[in-house]
Amino acid sequence: NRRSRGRPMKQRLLVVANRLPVSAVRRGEDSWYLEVSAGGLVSALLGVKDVDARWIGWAGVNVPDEVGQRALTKALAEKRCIPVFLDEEIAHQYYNGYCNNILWPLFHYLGLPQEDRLATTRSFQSQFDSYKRANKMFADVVNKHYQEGDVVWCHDYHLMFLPKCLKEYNSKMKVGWFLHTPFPSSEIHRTLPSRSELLRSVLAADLVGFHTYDYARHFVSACTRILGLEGTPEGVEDQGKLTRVAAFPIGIDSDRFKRALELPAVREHINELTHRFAGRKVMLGVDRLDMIKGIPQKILAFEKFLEENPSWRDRVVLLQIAVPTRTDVPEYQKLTSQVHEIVGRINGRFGTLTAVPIHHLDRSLDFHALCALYAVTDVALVTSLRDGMNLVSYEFVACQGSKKGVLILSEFAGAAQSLGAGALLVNPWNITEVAASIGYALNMSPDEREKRHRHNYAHVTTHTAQDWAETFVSELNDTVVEAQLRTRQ
Ligand code: ADQ
Repeated sequence: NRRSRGRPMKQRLLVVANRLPVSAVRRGEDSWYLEVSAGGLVSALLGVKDVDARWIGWAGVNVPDEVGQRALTKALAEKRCIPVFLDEEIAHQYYNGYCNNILWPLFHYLGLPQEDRLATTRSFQSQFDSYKRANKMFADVVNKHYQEGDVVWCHDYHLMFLPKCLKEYNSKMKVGWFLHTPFPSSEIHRTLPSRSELLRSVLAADLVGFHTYDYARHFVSACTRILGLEGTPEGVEDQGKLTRVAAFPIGIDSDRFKRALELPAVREHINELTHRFAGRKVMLGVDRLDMIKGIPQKILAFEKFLEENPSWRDRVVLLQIAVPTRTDVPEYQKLTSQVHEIVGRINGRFGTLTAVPIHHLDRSLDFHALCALYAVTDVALVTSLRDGMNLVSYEFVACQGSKKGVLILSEFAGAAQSLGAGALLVNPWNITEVAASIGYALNMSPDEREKRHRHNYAHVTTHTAQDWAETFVSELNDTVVEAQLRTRQ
């Protein structure tokens, strides 16, 4: 019964993701400080009509004692969040190990880690066991809070084992799974030792979603070639059971950016930045400091541009804002030093006593500062080596209402499929091509800029995060109804 006293009752949506959209800091034995992160997923789900969303996920902290767990659970309940508690060793093996050391690089075409490829099948296996155990712990919490009629939406590569665990608890549960990263070619996926088990677990879901049609196609190919199942235009079929597979390109909450640009504090910040960089064109990179984002390649391309175009050396500046992530992983530490070294060399080579060509910041910016930066940018440079979608490119476009800046975008980001007609698409590995695109973008006529921007702006403001979430949830409901009708026939 979806109606109560004449008012439509909202359908409950359980959103299950590795991390809750909240950071928790312990203040005392039974007291916690919580900070809600206003990320894209949160605002996307707040906008979904007739849905009452709750979050289930890991709070990102180790809480070994019961008093602490009870207090945190209570505090999180006020934010509509339900925690999953993972012990430190499992969390390490599952999150740092299997998720970030194995699945993340593999799904971005960086291959499996060398040591696992050589001999340590034991360590690979133990990481996979922890991954499954962690997924099972998520399933236990979902199952405990599940009520008939709820929709369960599992997110990302951290939780590929979850759909199977949930369906084992209750085959009637409506389960959707969405991948935020690319799904690689089946030839890449087949190198993974646990390739079949993971595919079968995901197939337990009713609906499986990806950012692009290509990722969906790769997934279906992996199921046909590795599992020998049948791919249909609808998805994948296994002994009469259809798992629907489709593309649901994510978007952003573009109104949130538009509103921010009207705020006096943001306007003031825009004026300061305009004054600070007067006489120079501003180029911008905003990324998590991750190998998939192609930051060294971007900076080397900028160096090549300066090398070949001396007249631009004191007329352009590159602002690269890179939030450090996974700082305890040696590869990421190496990447940070590599980026610092290249930036230092280029600034030494082309800088003057009063100006440097690259400003590199190793930190996160708050939302308003980010909006101001996007607004003053003439050329945004997104050079991901692979990227599920890349929301930075969308955010830049949303903040370019008056400036109509140019977006240089990697053809290996999912966003290339939606913003390709307005952006200058590049192969980030081809530094000569990226350098030439920088020159083209800086010299682009106002007419061409306007035309390209109009295309992208129309897309970003009409394909929002809210539409994405709403489409996925309604498609999941429809898929389940259709499956019920089919089994009755
Ligand atoms: P990410 O890899 O994190 O997301 P992206 O889509 O670009 O990549 O989103 C990054 C978010 O972090 C943006 O909202 C951006 O504003 C913010 N951000 C990045 N650097 C920042 C900085 N220095 N300061 C402040 N904010 C910063 C994963 C996938 C993507 C996919 C998304 C959503 O890897 O491909 O697009 O999920 O599905």
